[in-house]
Amino acid sequence: MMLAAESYDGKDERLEEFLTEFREVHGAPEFLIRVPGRVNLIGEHIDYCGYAVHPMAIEQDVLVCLKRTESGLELFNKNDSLYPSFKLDIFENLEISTDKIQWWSYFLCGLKGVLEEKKISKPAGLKVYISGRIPPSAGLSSSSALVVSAAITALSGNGITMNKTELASLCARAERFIGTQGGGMDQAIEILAKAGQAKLIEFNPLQSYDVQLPVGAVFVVANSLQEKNKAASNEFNSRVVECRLAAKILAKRLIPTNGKFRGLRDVQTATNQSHEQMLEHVEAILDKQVFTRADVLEQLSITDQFLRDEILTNDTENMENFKLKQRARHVYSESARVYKFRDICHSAGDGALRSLGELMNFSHSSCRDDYECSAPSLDKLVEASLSLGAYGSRLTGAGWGGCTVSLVPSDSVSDFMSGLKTTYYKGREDLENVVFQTKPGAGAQLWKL
Ligand code: ADP
Ligand code: NG1
Repeated sequence: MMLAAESYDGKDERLEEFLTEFREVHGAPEFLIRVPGRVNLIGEHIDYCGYAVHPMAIEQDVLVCLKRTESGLELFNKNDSLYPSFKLDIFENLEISTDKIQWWSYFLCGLKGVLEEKKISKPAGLKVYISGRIPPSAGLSSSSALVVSAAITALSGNGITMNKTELASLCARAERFIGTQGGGMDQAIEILAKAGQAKLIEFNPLQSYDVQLPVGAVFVVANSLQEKNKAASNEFNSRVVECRLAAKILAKRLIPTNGKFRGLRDVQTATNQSHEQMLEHVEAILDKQVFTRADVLEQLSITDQFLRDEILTNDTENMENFKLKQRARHVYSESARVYKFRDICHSAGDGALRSLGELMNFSHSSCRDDYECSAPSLDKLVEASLSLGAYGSRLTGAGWGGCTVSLVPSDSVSDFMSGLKTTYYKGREDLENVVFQTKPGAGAQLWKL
């Protein structure tokens, strides 16, 4: 389906206010774009291994409006004390530094992705105004919303349309200009989401399936208030490379002609084994608590140079220890949980909510113990949520801080939220965008003004 521009009816007060702010300073805008954040219900850190995930779009979003100019690029942010304005006189051959990442680096990723893909050598000049209300660095994908909104800015500003699935894959590739080797979950759900539906999203090729959540499934997002900017440390990429190494060692042992297997899913597909069988192979083959760099070189019969050049990333090139068993165990078990979660939603039988909650709890323990992407604050929030009656609770997004998502009985949502306010958030005011109930929202929208 193409990302088509809708006609704008001017009835939404918030959108009108935003456009008025632009008009007062820069004159009439030509396009308006809205891109939501997302919450991942289950399936953490497995998209970059090729496995399906289960997110939904949320209400919090990024708004962008723009007009075309003679040349150059000007970015203005509503929150200009935190996100100062940015200007480029020459808006071609965009370079994105991975050393000094700024808020506008993400916007440039989306622009560069489209300009390169569509081979636009003389882009239209653009004046762009941006306002975001997705809590940043909280696992709700504010950065991807910025990348996606920038890609749609580049498309609309240059008079190009694109298929939504193609755009989602392009945005996933484009966000990697920032240096983190993420999967494609965030960009896909932020573009493809449909109001009222969660999605099962599969990769290679990218496909998404609507999933109706069972009646009474209420999800509450709670921010641990510990920010985690994943591009500012190498924790994210270190997990990516541990998964690559685990896949290569498993492939070497399980597939005689082991060719170019990059992901843990590739190995499962090539061996045609169940998730349970893959978990048995993990225990038998990846049989050390920690693999040293020397162990990895020996297992794969490769040189250190090859490891550095072909497998590690710039920010992980000096890693000495790799927890391959634990990471692969998380990935295979989490992937199995994603499909169970989807099946329970489809059958929506008695006890469905309790079973979904159990899967979420197992997911959290696996993230905490095997993937080590939780944080004390998140564990505390999960415990508080469970003791307040949630069916299940888990970290969502990359982790190491950020938000939890909890499945809460529909008749006790307000007690649950006030319980968190008096326990975890004791004494804090203004929790409106910190703890909130959420339902599946719509994906990216574009209006021609
Ligand atoms: P997330 O999980 O939210 O994607 P990241 O740490 O990957 O977290 O990205 C957060 C970064 O995205 C911020 O540091 C900032 O650079 C950028 N960002 C998020 N929201 C906005 C906004 N409203 N305006 C400008 N930049 C934003
Ligand atoms: P967030 O929560 O937006 O940092 C990141 C990756 C996802 C996925 C999750 C973990 C990016 C842009 N996003 O999401 O692809 O791997 O972590 O499940 O890298």
